[in-house]
Amino acid sequence: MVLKAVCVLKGAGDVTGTVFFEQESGSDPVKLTGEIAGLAPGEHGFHVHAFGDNTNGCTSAGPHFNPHNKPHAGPKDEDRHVGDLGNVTAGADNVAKIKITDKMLTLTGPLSIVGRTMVIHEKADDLGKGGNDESLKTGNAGARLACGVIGITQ
Ligand SMILES: [Cu+2]
Ligand SMILES: [Zn+2]
Repeated sequence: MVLKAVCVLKGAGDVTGTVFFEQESGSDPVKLTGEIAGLAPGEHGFHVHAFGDNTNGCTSAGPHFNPHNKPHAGPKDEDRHVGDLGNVTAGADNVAKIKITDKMLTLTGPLSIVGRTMVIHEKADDLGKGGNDESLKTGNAGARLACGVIGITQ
């Protein structure tokens, strides 16, 4: 049975987006598709954060989802936060088209991302290579422009 989820991102400003998740089974990679609009052209950090909490806006989503206690890194690195999806790139039309396949995410089991939060950031994620402490925590991706809780869909 194909597992599916969806996330609608909103924030204090003009950034909005919708991301669809699909996984053939619990051991398969997760495919993310969709788009985020209202972004400055260029790269923007894109992560799954730990909590599905929006009580104080995107801040309440907490840090990157990191159940294995690893340093922050890029999506292709073996040692990374589960939530580290790297960057998405907005074009001159201010839209970032999302097409990501990720082997570390799952939509089922105790480490499922369903019920957690996707965040799109102001700046590029340096993928842990920024040479300072913050790089190994957040990738220096800056403010949280928009976010949304990942939910079950049909
Ligand atoms: Cu983030
Ligand atoms: Zn991270």
